[in-house]
Amino acid sequence: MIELNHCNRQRVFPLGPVVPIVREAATHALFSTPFVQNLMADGVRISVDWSLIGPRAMRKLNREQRAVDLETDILSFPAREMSNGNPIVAVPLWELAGEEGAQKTLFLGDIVIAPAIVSKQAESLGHSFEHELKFLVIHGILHLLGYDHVDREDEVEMIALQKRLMADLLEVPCGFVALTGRPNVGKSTLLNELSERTLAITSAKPQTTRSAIRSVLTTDEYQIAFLDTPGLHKPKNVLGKSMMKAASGAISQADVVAVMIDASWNPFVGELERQVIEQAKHGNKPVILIINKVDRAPKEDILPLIKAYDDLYQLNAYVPISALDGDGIDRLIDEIKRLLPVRRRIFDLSDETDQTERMLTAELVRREILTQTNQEIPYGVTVIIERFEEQESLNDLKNDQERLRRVEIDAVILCSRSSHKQILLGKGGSKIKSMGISARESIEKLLDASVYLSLFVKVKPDWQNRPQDLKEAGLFGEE
Ligand SMILES: Nc1nc2c(ncn2[C@@H]2O[C@H](COP(=O)(O)OP(=O)(O)OP(=O)(O)O)[C@@H](O)[C@H]2O)c(=O)[nH]1
Ligand SMILES: [Mg+2]
Repeated sequence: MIELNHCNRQRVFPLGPVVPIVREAATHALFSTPFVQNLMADGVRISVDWSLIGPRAMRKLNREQRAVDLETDILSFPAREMSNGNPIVAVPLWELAGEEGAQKTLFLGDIVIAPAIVSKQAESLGHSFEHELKFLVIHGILHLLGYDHVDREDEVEMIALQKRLMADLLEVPCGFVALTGRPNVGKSTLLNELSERTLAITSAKPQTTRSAIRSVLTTDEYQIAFLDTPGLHKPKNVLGKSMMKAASGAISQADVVAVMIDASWNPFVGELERQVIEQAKHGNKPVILIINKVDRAPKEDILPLIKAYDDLYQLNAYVPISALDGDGIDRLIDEIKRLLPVRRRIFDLSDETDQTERMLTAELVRREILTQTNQEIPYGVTVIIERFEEQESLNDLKNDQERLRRVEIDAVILCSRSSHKQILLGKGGSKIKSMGISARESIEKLLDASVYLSLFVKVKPDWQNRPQDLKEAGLFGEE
């Protein structure tokens, strides 16, 4: 339990509205440190006193306690010697014990706030009193926990933590955006452009993406979780059905649905696009039409396309882009921001994707198969990583030690026919060798490691229709 005791020693600002703001910011900042979390898990109560005072009293306090004869917004008086969230000396158990039978309590210190100064500051910075107060309370609590900004390194750590804690408490446009559309329109190219890295493999062949892939963009202003999805098509096997289920699931999960079409198409709303738009409208979700590949279509062809959709559905936004060149992306983000709900961030700053290194590795191998084989081969193939073992060694460059990461990977390429196996192996094993070399190069870049990659081709007739095989390949939609 966190106990916050307050005392009001000024009359200008009513205490009532201040209490919940201080409580929320202080609790959040306190609870962010493992030290406090562990004590609370052990049943220890964490206690902080806070008070409100007027500007003149604050100046006096600042002069007396810190020899600074100036008004200030907040002052912290730590009760313990702490450094970056941890006590410098372990807290002795006897110190926590209260009266017989009372809950153990750890008092961390006092914070003193001058609301009149907080208000003046908020106005000059152009944000609300609540925003400024939350920010200062987080700052004050971090001081009680031993964070400081005296030396540069500590300052960087404190500011980063303070920023993250503040971001957790702010409401911004935030939510899921499903990227849907037929195969090959450029959904994954857009996802990669937005993420500034390859999270989804792309190729000139349709049905490249087989499951939903998440990429979260977090900035001070917004948080958008993009969901790339498999291209819309009429499924012919269980794999296809599972792909369409992933697309439909992403649309259900989305706050905004983006339907992507190709700028070179005829001005006509296709059946698959209608289905998606109707699913979205049925769920009251805003829809954006993204007209991609404008780099290779005449400008005058774009308006009739937009008109075809607008006549039928009056969508929420129409955004021509080139995912390949990055054109139109800023406008796309602006439209998404406008349409997303405003709420607290859903994902941590570090939570950028649901794709693991292992999954990305399998996809990079599959990309080589898509690039280096033709016709039906890529569609009859999946890649399963059977072994992914990491080793770290130290390379002693004349005492300038460098850490080397090495990853050993065994991947199985599952194909449905023995004739496909022959093509995948190539004459004298030449094809598999060439695919292995290219895949290893891209995996090394991805993992920033030296990679040993072994590829093994296995025939398993009709794996695309076997739920167990699909599950092993990570392709059976989450139930
Ligand atoms: N000229 C041009 N080509 C693009 C653009 N965006 C994507 N492409 C190309 O279109 C092809 C398909 O791109 P992908 O991103 O794999 O398409 P997708 O919609 O994810 O396809 P599926 O995963 O099969 O549903 C690739 O060859 C891309 O390079 C673009 O803006 N301009
Ligand atoms: Mg794709």
